[in-house]
Amino acid sequence: MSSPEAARRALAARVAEVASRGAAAHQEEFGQLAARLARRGVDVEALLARLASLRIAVPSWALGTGGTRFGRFPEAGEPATLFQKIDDVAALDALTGANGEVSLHIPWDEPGDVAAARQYLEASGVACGPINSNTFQDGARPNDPRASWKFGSVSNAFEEARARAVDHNLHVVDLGARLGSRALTVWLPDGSNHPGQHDFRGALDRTIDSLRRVHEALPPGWSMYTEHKPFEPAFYSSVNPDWGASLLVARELGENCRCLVDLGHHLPNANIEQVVAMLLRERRLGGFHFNDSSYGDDDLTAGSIRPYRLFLVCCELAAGEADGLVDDHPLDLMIDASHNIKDPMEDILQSTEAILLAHAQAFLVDRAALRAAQSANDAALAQEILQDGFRTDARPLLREARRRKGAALEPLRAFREIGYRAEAAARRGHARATGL
Ligand code: PSV
Ligand code: MN
Repeated sequence: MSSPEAARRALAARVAEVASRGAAAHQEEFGQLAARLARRGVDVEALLARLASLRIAVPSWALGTGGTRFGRFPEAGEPATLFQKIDDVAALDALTGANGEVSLHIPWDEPGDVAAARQYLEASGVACGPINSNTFQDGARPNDPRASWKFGSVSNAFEEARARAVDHNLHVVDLGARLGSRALTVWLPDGSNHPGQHDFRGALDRTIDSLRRVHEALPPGWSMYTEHKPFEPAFYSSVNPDWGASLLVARELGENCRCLVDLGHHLPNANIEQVVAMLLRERRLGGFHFNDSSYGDDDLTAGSIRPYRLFLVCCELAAGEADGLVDDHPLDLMIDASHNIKDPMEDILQSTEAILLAHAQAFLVDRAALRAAQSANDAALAQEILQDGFRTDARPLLREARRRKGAALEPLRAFREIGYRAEAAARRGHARATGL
C-alpha cells in the first residue's frame, strides 16, 4: 500500500495530465472573461486570490451513499474506514483545490488510535474542520429509561441522560483538539412530538445549562456552533428551532458560541439571506452547512434547486466581509448533503462547484453601485446590479484558480477520467460507509 504522500503525488500527476488536455480552450475563455471584467474595473488577480482561499469542508458522512428510511443502495468502493474517508477527501482536494478539510461526526468517525488518525490527516494534507457530536443515535444505552436519549439529550428531563450528552460533547471536543480541529458543531435532535409533552421553557433552560458546561470546557481558540432546525426528528417542537433561538442560546453561552446556518433547516419560504445578514450584524455567524432542498431538510446538492438563493446568501457574506464583520472569525463553510442515488464524491464535487460559483458571482456584484442604488431607493437599478453578478458565467475564474493550484479544470470530468471510483472499488470492494 502506498503512503498518503505518494498517493497524493500520483493523483496530482493524473489530474494534471487530464487538465493539460483542456488548457488551450480554458486560456481562451478565461482571457476573454478577464478582459471583460478588467474593463468593468474588476481586479481580477485579487478576485482569483480570494477564490483560491475559499475552503469548503467535506462532511465525512457524505462520503458514503446516503439512505432514506425506505432503503439504501451502497456503491462499490465506498470508504469503510476513517482512513479511507481521509483518502477520499484528499482526492477531492486534488481535484478542486478547495476541499482540504474534513468535518467528522462522532461516534460515526470514532478513530480509536487518535495519534494515528492525526498523523494520517497530516500526511494526506487534510485538515480537521469543525467536529460534530451525535446525540441522536443512542447506541450505548437506548433501553435505559433514565439514561437514554429517546426523549432528548441535553434537554432531557432526566439528569443522567443530560450528563451523558454533556460527557459525549466533552469527549468530542477532546478528540477534536487532538486531531487539530478548532470548533464543535452541536446539532440537537431534542424536541417533542406531542403538544403538552414538553415544558418549552424548562427544556430550553436545561439545554442552555448543559451546553454551558461544554462551552466552558472549550480549549483556547475554540468555537462552538449551535445549529438550528425547525423539525425532524421531532415533529411538534425542536429545542433549537430557528435562528432566533440559536442566537439566544449562543448569547447566553458566551462569546465563543456562534450560530451555524444549514440551508435546509428553515421553514418554507424563509428568507435565509436575511437571517445570514442578521447573524452577521450580531457577529454571531459561525458557519454553514450548504445543501439545497425543495421541501424540507432534503440534503440535495448545493445550488441544484435554487441557485439564486445560494447566490443571495453569498452576497450577504461578501457584503459582511467587505464591512469587516467576519474579520475576527473567518466563517466555516461546509457541505451537509447525503445522496442515495449519485456517487457521493461526484455530488460533493458538484456542491463544491456550486458554492464556489455563487461566491464568485457575489464577489462580482458592484457593491458601491448597489449601495448607491439602495440609498436612492432605486429598486429596479439595485436588482439590475445584483443580477448582473448572478448572470455572469464565472466558471472560467474557478477554472483558473484551480489551474494555478494544479487542480482539475473540470473536477467532475477529471474524477471520471482518472477512474477514481473504479480503482477504489477494486481495492475496497463492497463496503458500507458509516454515516447516515
Ligand atoms: C441534521 O439534519 C444535520 O443537518 C446535522 O448537521 C447533522 O449533524 C447532520 O445533518 C447529519 O445528520
Ligand atoms: Mn447540518
